[in-house]
Amino acid sequence: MTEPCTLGYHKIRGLGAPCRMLLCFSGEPFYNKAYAGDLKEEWFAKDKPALVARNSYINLPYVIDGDTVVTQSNSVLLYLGRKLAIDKDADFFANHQALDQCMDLRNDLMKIVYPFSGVCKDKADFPAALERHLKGAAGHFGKLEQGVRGPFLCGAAPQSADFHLFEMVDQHLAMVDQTDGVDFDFAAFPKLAALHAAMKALPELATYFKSPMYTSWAFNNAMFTHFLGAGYGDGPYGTTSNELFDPKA
Ligand SMILES: N[C@@H](CCC(=O)N[C@@H](CS)C(=O)NCC(=O)O)C(=O)O
Repeated sequence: MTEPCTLGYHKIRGLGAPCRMLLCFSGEPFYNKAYAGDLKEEWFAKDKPALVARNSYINLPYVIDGDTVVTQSNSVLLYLGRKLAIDKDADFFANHQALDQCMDLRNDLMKIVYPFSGVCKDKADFPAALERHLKGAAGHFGKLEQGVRGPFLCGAAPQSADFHLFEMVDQHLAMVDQTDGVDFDFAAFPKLAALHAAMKALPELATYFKSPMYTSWAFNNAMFTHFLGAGYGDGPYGTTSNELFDPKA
């Protein structure tokens, strides 16, 4: 990319985290536009109306790359994967199916981390809801486990779906670890565990794993969620920021 692109999303991990990780992996500096407590003014009143003229689907996350605006998280990952030569044409469908499977898993997860679906209305119900969710999640993880060629989904190097998969595994590991009385046997998924470890060991991602994007941003929208992630602490949410992030710095 000649000019740094802009990745826009909430100042949380959510659907933005895999996109930010992929950009970091590429080594390309990018503007990390992160909407926060002033979402109403900065996103809904300002940026969204401006971007809808360039892409009628506009949503969070989005990527702006010169004249191109892409939204829908899996499309953002596919766009960046192709543009930054991370994805391989020969693996397009294997990678795409894994992306879709991760989204199915994530959609199930959203039913328990937010109250909106009625599946888990109260924070106090979260441990029991997580326990129930993990039974279904094991089905998703089982399919993904079989899809991993190793160490990454499509072999020796990560492609766009690996970032989505990493985030899902990482979030589930953290939720189980940080929720009293809930246990889950990740040993049943050795390839997913190896993929998770391989991703954490990538030198290209060292700055990402040290950054607040990973260490302290909430996993889900802090205003509504039953699960924030322990790193969030007292909540460094603040106002919208737009920092140029250099993964090599
Ligand atoms: N299917 C979309 C879902 C996008 C979505 O629901 N975005 C939420 C945050 S996770 C949002 O706040 N969108 C802003 C808006 O509705 O304008 C995707 O995968 O990107």
